[in-house]
Amino acid sequence: ELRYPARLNCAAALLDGADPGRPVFRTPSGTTWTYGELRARVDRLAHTLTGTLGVVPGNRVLLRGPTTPWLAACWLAVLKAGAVAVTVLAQQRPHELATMCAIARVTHALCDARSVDDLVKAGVPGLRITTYGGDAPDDLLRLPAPDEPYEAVGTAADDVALIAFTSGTTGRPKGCMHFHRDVLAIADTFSKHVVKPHPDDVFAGSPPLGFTFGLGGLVVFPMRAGASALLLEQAGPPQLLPAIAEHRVSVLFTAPTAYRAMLGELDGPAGHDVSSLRRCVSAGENLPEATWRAWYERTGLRIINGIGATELLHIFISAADEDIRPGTTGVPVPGWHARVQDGNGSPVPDGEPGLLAVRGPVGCRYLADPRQRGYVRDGWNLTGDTYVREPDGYFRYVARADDMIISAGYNIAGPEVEEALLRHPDVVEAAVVGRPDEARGQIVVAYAVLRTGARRDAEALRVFLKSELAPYKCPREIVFLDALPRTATGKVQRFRLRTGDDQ
Ligand code: 3SK
Repeated sequence: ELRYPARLNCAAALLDGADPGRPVFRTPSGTTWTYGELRARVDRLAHTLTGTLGVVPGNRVLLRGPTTPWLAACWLAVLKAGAVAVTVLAQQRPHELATMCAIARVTHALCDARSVDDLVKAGVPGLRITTYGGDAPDDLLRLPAPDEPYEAVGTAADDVALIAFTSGTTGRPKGCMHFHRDVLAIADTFSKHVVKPHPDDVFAGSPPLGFTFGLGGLVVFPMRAGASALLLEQAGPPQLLPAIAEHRVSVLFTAPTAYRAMLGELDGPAGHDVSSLRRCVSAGENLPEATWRAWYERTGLRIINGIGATELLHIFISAADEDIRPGTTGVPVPGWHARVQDGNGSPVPDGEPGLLAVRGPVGCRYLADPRQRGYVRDGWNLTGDTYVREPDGYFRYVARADDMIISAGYNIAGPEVEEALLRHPDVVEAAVVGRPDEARGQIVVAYAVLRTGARRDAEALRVFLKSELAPYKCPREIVFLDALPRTATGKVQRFRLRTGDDQ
């Protein structure tokens, strides 16, 4: 069981746990910050926040910018000063920013000078915006502040440390409140027992810090282990592969599509050395078994597949090392419990699909949102995923609960059809949805992105699928796209495909 002191400031705990001379953040341009340098910069920022900017404990401070050491330092400074970090994504547009500021009652914003325009356009009444990294004299990093240690505000372990927004696929964004102890709990459960980092590890990855997948994988987990992270502003497969080789990255956090895209590049003319990698984590979406196997065959590395949620901060089902079983997500991470239940909350037998319910050290706490009642029932968090628990205790993903297709009385899991499409050598991405149909209720429609240069031959793909799937699961329609529509955190927006809004 996890035990934390009643008074806990997680930023102070992360900053004080490591040798000050060890590296913490690196950038591709060759900058390296040590833990000692980071602590000094965080302390200076915390003085500026509470001095010149007038931030008081409990104030909500919006953070926005590309993934840089300064963004991480601002996040730590906000928490160290007892305020609440509201980290948003660079892709979020003015009206979305305005909504989030209103929901979270944000009073201050620290914004990378390059990302400030949309925040200004959001026109949030009373919001005090301070930029960093620019050349204006009132830039956060130039404001006067004492160069002396800042004593962390003595927050309670269950004071709110951060509010993370989940855009969902539709509807008004929901702000999820997480406590200081939750931040350490994700490191002391998933990272400690599954990633098992050591101080020499170099973490890197693609999720931004405004997505808790990235916040954990690139800031909290490396710092809790006294390790370092390479922070990349551009972190698509074309940037990730050379960065892994150059900086000897050992722990990688990215999404299934990036693993697939990197596979395409690994054997390309440039060639890439990924021999430094020892852990590869995949989350954000279900990892197709075909991608797991292809990565393993090419690199010898067993991808750690995980399911996480903004509501629960990070990953709660996964598996480590030899316990990893391709095609499944794994077992509840130590400290977490999971079960599969029906719509009334009764457990369903092993082997049968039902709704995933989890509970553990972190729980869903929506900020002033009645949807809380739908997410948490009888102490269990309902993630909205359909899963099967195998008789040996492994959890196998079936679909998002609202992505199940019912066609002519058959229940069809879109991801199973997607897996079949991805077994075709020309298909690099696939999404399968149900489209309303008078005769059948729904028909199966497949969207596919092909590798560059491949011919868009729907008939050939249909013949291939017939050899892979029962006839009732085969798509009635196949649509080729240049790219799938995705949320800012990289999740496929199937609702847009269902309504034909695929651009
Ligand atoms: O939303 C997700 O898929 C996720 C995955 C891993 C860690 C955190 C999150 C929010």
